[in-house]
Amino acid sequence: MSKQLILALSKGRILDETLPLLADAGITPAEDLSASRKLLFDTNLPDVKIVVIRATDVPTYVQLGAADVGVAGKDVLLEHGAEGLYEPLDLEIARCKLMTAGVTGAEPAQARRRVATKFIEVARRYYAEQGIQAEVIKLYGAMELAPLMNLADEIVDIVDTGNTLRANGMEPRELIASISTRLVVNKAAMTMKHERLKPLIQRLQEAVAHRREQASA
Ligand code: PRT
Ligand code: MG
Repeated sequence: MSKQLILALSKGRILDETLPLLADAGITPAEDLSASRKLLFDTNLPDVKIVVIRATDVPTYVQLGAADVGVAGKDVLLEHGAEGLYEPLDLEIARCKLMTAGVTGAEPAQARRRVATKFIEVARRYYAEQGIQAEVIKLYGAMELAPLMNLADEIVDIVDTGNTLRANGMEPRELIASISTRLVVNKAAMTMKHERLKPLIQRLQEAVAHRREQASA
């Protein structure tokens, strides 16, 4: 295992909030990540590289050791599973909720509930725990459309303000999990590169605490 550190960052909304935390921890990309079509970036530190990939691919990169450290939403981690990963730090950014939702005022289907979602593992587990028979239908986006089109009775999706649901005649129902962005570390790297990783995690932890204090001040 090389002594280089590879960080896998989720592109999209998490990235903008991740970079200031990394900067506080002493890591800055050598160029503007969003202005480039590149995927692999140098940083100010010669032994640290950054890859910017789809959020759903981050756990895979870290689990298989292609990246040592990753930044991903808890929703993505719950769906992917935590095998081979440590989750040492809650970065407390991109907060939202994973919820069930349905058409406003409609009674939840009692018999076999049709549930559209991109979080099929999370949904299967949740409905099984509730003792509700569910037929889980995999979608890749625009879950809000499914009940309107009578493809599903309910959806499992991320809710922040609830505006997206309301705009589509739907309402949140049950909370499945409160979500924020987490730091994940490859288990083997945590041992092999402990000397290098420990101070990084420590500095990120301090950066998160500092932000929390500022926000409550
Ligand atoms: O593009 P892709 O399909 O990969 O994902 P995306 O565009 O849904 O998400 P992306 O890459 O921008 O950010 C993904 C991560 O951000 C998620 O894994 C969450 O951990 C986190 N996050 C925080 C959110 C939201 N808030 C959020 N509001 N991810 C998505 N949303 C979407 C949600 O899917 C829904 O369409 O925003 C809508 C709901 O927002 P409200 O405010 O209308 O309720
Ligand atoms: Mg997106």
